[in-house]
Amino acid sequence: MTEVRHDWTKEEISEIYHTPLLDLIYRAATVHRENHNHAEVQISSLISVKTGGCPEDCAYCPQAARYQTGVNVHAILPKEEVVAAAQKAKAGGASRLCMGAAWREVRDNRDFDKVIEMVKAVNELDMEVCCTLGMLNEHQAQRLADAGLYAYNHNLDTSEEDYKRIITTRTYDERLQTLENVRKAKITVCSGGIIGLGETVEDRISMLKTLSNLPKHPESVPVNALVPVQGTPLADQPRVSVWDMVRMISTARIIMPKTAVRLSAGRTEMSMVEQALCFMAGASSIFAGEKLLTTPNPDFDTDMAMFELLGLKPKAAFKDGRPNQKAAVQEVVAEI
Ligand code: SAM
Ligand code: DTB
Ligand code: SF4
Repeated sequence: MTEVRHDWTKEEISEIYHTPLLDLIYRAATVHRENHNHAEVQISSLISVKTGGCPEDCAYCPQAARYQTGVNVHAILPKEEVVAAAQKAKAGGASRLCMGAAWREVRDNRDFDKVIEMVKAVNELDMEVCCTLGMLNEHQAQRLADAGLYAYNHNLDTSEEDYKRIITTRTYDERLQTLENVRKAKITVCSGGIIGLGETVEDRISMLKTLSNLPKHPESVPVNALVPVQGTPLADQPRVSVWDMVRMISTARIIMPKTAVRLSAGRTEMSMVEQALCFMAGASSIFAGEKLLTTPNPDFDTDMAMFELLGLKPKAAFKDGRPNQKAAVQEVVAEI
């Protein structure tokens, strides 16, 4: 079995990233097959439970109040609407529902109480529940864990060095602190980034180093291609090359062998052949359903047709155990 390392250096990661492409894919595919059932892909569906009007200045984001993006701003959704979306996602093959809110951070108010109720309700459908709500303190993470939250998504987005170019309204350290708070509450961690922001290859490598040097690797690492949105400062960024996606996915797969590497935003711009290369390179999860948070995404039927063609199948919910159980199992394994 592959060794799980937390001491990757930038030099080592860079060497992997720059491996001749076919050798890189071959190595990543080998690591993938040693550590995962390569025929299974975990499917998450996204729902934006509170859209737009966000006080942050993330340069890529259509939901920041300061950019005129024409996004359909709305207050927190009723629980019934979220449950209906979860049922639809489950019927479409999704094992996980991820609820996003355009918040800088969670506040201890009525809206958070509503999210807690949503988490409980979706959990009762026997689906894994994920939230992405911005920064979180230990107590808030514990409340979400107690409600049955499976995963928390909080992306690093880019490297520590590049971060200030993309976001000025919060720090990299705050991002890392939230990830620590999520870990303490025994919720699984989903954290990755975006390529195509105008970052350098060194920035990508630096971000991968930060992720792979965390005390425990994130259970899920989303690799997003920027979806350029009119009105945001990054609206005119050129489209990310599929080769860069493949290099990012392969490198993440090799240095974090047990992690689910998520082929995330940007799939509407990718052909089936391009996506197949990403699965070959070790991508083991996707977001499905016609919308990401505010931008389009392939619908369930299109993805099922792709799965059929490629011989892939959706992964069942809770196949890796429930988070708290999982922690208990891992402790026993560590003792042996
Ligand atoms: N407000 C919360 C936060 O920022 O943590 C949660 C929602 S936020 C929209 C979740 C993630 O979506 C961001 O961290 C970013 O990685 C990704 N994202 C947002 N806009 C994007 C875009 N235009 N293209 C690709 N990824 C994007
Ligand atoms: C992640 O890494 N990508 C998803 C999810 N986590 C929350 C979000 C992508 C958002 C793309 C832009 C939009 O639809 O608003
Ligand atoms: Fe707000 Fe999150 Fe968008 Fe940043 S990424 S502007 S925090 S919704």
